[in-house]
Amino acid sequence: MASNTDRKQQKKKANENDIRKLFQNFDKNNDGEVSISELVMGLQVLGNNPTKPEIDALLKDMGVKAGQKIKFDQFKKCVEKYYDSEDLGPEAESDRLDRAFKVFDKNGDGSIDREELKVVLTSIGDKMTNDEVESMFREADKNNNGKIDLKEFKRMFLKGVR
Ligand SMILES: [Ca+2]
Ligand SMILES: [Ca+2]
Ligand SMILES: [Ca+2]
Repeated sequence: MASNTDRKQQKKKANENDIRKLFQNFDKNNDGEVSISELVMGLQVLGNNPTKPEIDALLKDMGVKAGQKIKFDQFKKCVEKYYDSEDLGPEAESDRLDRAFKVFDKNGDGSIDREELKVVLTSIGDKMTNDEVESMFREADKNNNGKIDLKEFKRMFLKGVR
């Protein structure tokens, strides 16, 4: 019985710790659940740019009904399906954040301003309100200069890691 399990483990399944960190990174408001807009943003940070039908399919896959949020168990099952442990390591994550930064930085000037953050966060899923975008922006803009630079961006998304 044990040998069967061992063989499966060698496929380097994402481990529970990494998944939990990822979940915490997705869960921006720390309420213990991932909302649709948190999911969309998290996926964008992972380097994906999901369309509405893709999001709907993903939610269905996770067994999340309309209007519900994603619980850790549902999230975990889904992550295990699509990612292995290498995809979730810190190095891969840093790479992904570099790429995601470019998605947010529409005009390519090396920083994300309010408008750019708003465009991404209000473009898909259950759209974030201006207030939500604003509070996220303020939280991320540590030195308060009206822009989120790459360092601030990474700090925002790696909060659960370090
Ligand atoms: Ca949440
Ligand atoms: Ca910019
Ligand atoms: Ca700043």
